[in-house]
Amino acid sequence: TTFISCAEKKQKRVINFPKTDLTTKNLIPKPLKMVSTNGGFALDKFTAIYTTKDTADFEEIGLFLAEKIKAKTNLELPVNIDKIENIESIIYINKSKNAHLDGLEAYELNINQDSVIITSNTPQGAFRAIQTFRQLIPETSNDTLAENKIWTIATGQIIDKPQFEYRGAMLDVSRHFFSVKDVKKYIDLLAYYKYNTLHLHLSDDQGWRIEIKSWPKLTEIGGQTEVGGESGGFYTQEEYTDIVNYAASQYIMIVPEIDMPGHTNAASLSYPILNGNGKTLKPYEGMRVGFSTFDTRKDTVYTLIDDVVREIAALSPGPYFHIGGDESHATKKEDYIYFVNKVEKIVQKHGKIMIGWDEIASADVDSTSISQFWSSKENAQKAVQKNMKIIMSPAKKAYLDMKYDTQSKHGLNWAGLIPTDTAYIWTPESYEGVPLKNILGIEAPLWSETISNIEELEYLAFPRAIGYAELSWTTQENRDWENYKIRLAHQKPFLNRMKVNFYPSPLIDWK
Ligand code: TNX
Repeated sequence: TTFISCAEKKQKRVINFPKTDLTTKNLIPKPLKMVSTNGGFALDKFTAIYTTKDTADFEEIGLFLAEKIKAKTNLELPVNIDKIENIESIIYINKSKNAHLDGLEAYELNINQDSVIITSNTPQGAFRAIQTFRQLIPETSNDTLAENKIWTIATGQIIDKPQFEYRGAMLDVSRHFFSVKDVKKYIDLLAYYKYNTLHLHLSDDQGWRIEIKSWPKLTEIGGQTEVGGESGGFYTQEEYTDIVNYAASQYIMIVPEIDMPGHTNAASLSYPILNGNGKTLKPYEGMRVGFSTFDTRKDTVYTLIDDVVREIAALSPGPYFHIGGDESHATKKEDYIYFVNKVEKIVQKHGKIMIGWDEIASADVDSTSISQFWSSKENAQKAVQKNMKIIMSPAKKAYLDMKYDTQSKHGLNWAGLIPTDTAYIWTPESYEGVPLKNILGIEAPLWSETISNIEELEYLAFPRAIGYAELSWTTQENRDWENYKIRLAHQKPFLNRMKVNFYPSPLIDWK
């Protein structure tokens, strides 16, 4: 009998991998530390995923990974199964304090010959680790004709965490409206590059895009227009919640923005009592800025804002509410300051931290409020003096709506042309004299005056948004354009698989 059971025992697979080098893989953003052990892990139909089971979120992450592996390789890996007879190797997503790091999004990835161990103390960290792992799976299996296809993954260790806690993209859904489906696709792409924030610019002169139950005309009237005379649109509260939840499932928070006291033509058109510029209101479908304002001395304005912030805050689990505050050229300076001071208190009353474009630093804002730098060095200095945290979005470097070059099919050029290298080669850690300690992170805004569908969105966002992901995650000493350029070139198969209409920058030798 001993004989038989010995013979029955499955032969351990022996796979001879060519020498690998984990440190040369085309990961974006580049991790903090990588060590290569030169072996191979076989991802194949004998691989199973296991996760810590005491918290549901880790199992969810395991299922997410299985879904993405299926999409890329067609392998259907089981998650947390009991039967292990056919299993030769495992991917284990383990909730545990990792030995080398801490921080909300830190993780460790240990790739051995027959196991991949992902360690993080948080689901955020585990989710970011999964993105690294996805990027390590080769596009093709070793032998496409073999019955057992194997995707070889280089062995070694990755120890990683982000430089900045705020790594954002902004989408202007006001100048042109974008559907829930389009926003979800953008979220999928951002998540792959470890973004953790999507800021939605939900109102502007050309349209109000989120249902407010207590002030229904905001969308009934204000939601019907957009740049170029198209029909506009808006998110119902259910649709907005759908976006929030979808983003949350990829550990991305939504930052809602209602832009005021300027950029408010659509709101004032809906409720003319709000208007403060003394002019006759009409729908606006052009591209100018700076002509509209709320009447900052009217009580009704603050009643409306209180309702708007209350309703949106209740739907937004993230800590922030963005009040805009930019380019209020039709608002008197003292009125602007009075307005921002009052609105800050409303935002705080509803339990949120206020964010505003860099102009808000000219009001008496608290150090807990956040300034988003877009153009004014002087405003940035004011924010620093007030001890505020700053989100870096300098238009000259980080505006996704600037043209790449004079040939660009879409985009504006008021802040200059931003080719793919210019977008990457700058130092957010020391930009315009803002000290590193004040920097919360980076955000790449995509204004939508010149784009009206997902293909056009993708054209302006990619590949530049991939570079901002690296600028906000990877420390300065680990960044280098010549090296990044090669890793970027290898993103093409992913972008193609995701059907992303990226701009094939001639600076990149696309693979
Ligand atoms: C400036 S940046 C704006 C937006 C425009 C954008 C176009 C900022 C805070 N305001 O209203 O859409 O330029 O690039």
